[in-house]
Amino acid sequence: MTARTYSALLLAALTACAPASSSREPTTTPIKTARVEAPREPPDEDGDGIDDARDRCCCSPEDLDGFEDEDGCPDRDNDGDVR
Ligand SMILES: [Ca+2]
Ligand SMILES: [Ca+2]
Ligand SMILES: [Ca+2]
Repeated sequence: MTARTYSALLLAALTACAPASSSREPTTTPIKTARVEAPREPPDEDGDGIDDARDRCCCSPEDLDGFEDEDGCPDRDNDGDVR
């Protein structure tokens, strides 16, 4: 066996071994980002629980006293006797 043949065999052996160690699949898997997110709260500027889409007075919080609480406007005078 000549030195040239020996080196050729050695090179063949090294390259034959190489794939076994370098062709492994990466163990890291992509993290799934499609998590279920909590439904977003509708905007509520004054924080009275009536979202701005329904709130006729979106900068004045409703006084949640059971009287016309759906319009989002504070009802200072529930019986309407003050002008
Ligand atoms: Ca509101
Ligand atoms: Ca009210
Ligand atoms: Ca009201």
